[in-house]
Amino acid sequence: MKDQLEKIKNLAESAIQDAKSMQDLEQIRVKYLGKKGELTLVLRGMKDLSNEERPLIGKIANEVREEIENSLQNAIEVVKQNEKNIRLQKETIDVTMPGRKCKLGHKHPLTKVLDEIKDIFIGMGFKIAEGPEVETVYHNFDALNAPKNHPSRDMSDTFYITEDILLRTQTSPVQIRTMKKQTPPIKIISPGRCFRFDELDATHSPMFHQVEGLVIDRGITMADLKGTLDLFAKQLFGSETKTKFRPHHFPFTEPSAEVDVTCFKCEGEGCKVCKGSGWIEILGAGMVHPNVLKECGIDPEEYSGFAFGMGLDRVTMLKYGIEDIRLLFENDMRFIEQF
Ligand code: 2U9
Repeated sequence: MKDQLEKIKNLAESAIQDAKSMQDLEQIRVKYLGKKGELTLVLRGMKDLSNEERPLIGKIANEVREEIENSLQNAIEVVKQNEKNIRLQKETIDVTMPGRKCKLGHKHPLTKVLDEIKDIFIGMGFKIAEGPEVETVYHNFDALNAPKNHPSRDMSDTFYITEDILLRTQTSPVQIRTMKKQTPPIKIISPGRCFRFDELDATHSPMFHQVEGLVIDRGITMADLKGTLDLFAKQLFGSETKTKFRPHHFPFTEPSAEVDVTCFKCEGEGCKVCKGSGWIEILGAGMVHPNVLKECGIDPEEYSGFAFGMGLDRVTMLKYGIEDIRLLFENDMRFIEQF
């Protein structure tokens, strides 16, 4: 039996030496040390040994088991290290290779101009206010002093969702909401998407963008309105820009005005951009109507304010000489990357 054990040990050792993978080693472990393994079978035969022989053979058998286990453990370490080396070699990264180029996005021209406009007004102490694009008829028309028969309320001009709910036609409802929840002083601009039932052509789009502004405090006058918009125009179009206020009518402001700026292309000489007049209309504005203040819980005897509005798409098209509004909404990178 001692010879048998010696033989098992030698066979196992040489098998372990030849093993190349973890799988080989596992097979060897099962073959020699497993439940039905060769060493186990020999140990089972120990019951037939004499009382003198049993401890002696038992000791040798344990030594053989320990030796095989040790050899297996060492071989496992070696195979593991080899496999790791092979993997590391395979996964070697050449850090000197040029990387794959990641295509960067580009700011949309509307975003660029809006960022500029925001910066100018933030510089004058305005805050940015936002609100829902799906609005109530109350916030979009009623609270803005729009007469019940005003043409802009018509089904043919406005996208109605129900009789009382619509897609906002201007960002003014954001101002209404702000006035209702905040006590003056209020100094905000509200940029955002607006919707009108317009046929899409080079100058009209059923979805467009507005930036409106609102200032409410004690003692606000038309002089504040003129000073603010004049400074704004000079910062956006250049320090030589002049402004001109022409009387106009809006239901939500009284008095109201349309505001022109001297053409930034020809500086007032007359060219294609300003259609020969030297002036470009960019804004509507006025003193907030007392009815609008009252509707929002602000006392018109104590407070006054001014408001203005401009089309962001129009300003962007003028600034960059874009002749078709549809180009702004096609998301063609070849167009967007030009600005
Ligand atoms: C409140 C009170 C008054 C906002 C104003 C205009 C004049 C205006 C147009 C410019 C080009 C719309 O996009 S456009 O067609 N806007 O002329 N908007 S005053 O007046 C307000 C707003 C909110 C509570």
